[in-house]
Amino acid sequence: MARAPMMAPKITALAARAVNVPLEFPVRTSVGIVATSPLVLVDLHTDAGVTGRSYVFTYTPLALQATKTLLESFGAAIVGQPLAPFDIDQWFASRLRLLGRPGLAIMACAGIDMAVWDALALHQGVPLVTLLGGTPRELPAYDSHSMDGLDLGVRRAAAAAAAGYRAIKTKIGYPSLQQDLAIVRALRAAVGPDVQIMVDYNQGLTVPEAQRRIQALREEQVAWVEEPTVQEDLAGHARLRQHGLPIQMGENWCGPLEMQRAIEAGACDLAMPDAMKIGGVTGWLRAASIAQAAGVPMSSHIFPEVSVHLLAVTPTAHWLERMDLAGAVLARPLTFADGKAVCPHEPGTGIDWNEEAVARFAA
Ligand code: SMN
Ligand code: MG
Repeated sequence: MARAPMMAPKITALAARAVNVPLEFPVRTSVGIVATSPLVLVDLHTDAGVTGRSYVFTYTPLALQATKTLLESFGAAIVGQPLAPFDIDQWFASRLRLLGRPGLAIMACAGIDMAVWDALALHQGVPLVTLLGGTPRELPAYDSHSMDGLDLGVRRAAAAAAAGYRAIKTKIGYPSLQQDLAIVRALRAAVGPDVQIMVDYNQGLTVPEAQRRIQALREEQVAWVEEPTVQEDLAGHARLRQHGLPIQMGENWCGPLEMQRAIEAGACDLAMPDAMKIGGVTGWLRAASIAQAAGVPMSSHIFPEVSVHLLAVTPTAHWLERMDLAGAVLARPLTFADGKAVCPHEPGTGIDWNEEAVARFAA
């Protein structure tokens, strides 16, 4: 007797809540400081008794309320639709064709997409990675630090190495090249020769200055140089690849097509899409295929809770970035052990709220 097809649950409501979460370590970059973590928390309710959850990170509190409003508006527009993420993505691509989907628009669509996939996995009673056809597993993670200066930088690096991380990232782009070199050398002394050190310029240099600094960094065993110049300058990034260190970028690609353009332009040796800006789970799956076709190692950018599922089904998976921007409002923050991210075995992504903290940090 064939089983009646299980109809996908339908979306009944989307609730969006804005919080501004304190950070143990402010994210100091060469182009500005992220002092607190502005997040829009998404609860996607369905008629099957499951609620999909995700969060959107807005980088600055200035964008927090606008992003919340966008999520409420987009959420209201899909009430009654089934939990079909590819259909929902196509629907938004069509409805927003004239507007376009860079920036906040794709961030809001991604917040919905990640919540839809969470709800689907919850409804099936499996972890997201299992729903995607993979297996929950531990993934190599690097501990991601900031422009912390010498004292804090060395303390954080030593603590990460002691905790078992096999790689750390530091943000540089200090006023002088000598300061960049001094911090990298101090971190190397703190972690020893077997821990990889990645550096992140956060788009802060001109191409000539980036060339000068990359050539100087060649002797420092740096694993990658991230966003050395403005991320829209694909030709500039491509030129910088010839100076002897792997160029990394991707956290600012809005959708898989921007990734495709960067790869076609030869802009980077490595790729690190952001699970939100790339378009959520749906965008990530398409990005993973682009990376596979191009033979480009693919790492994650923040969003560790979703990325630990996504990298497990990414053919060219490289590193998971450990940077905690939401743990303070999560009921069960992602766990790390011996330098690896531990994928939860519970249904869904594992994202659930600490409601007391959500209330405390409400924006
Ligand atoms: C970064 C910048 C701003 C907020 C979070 C993360 C950074 C990174 O570019 O790659 O971690
Ligand atoms: Mg970065």
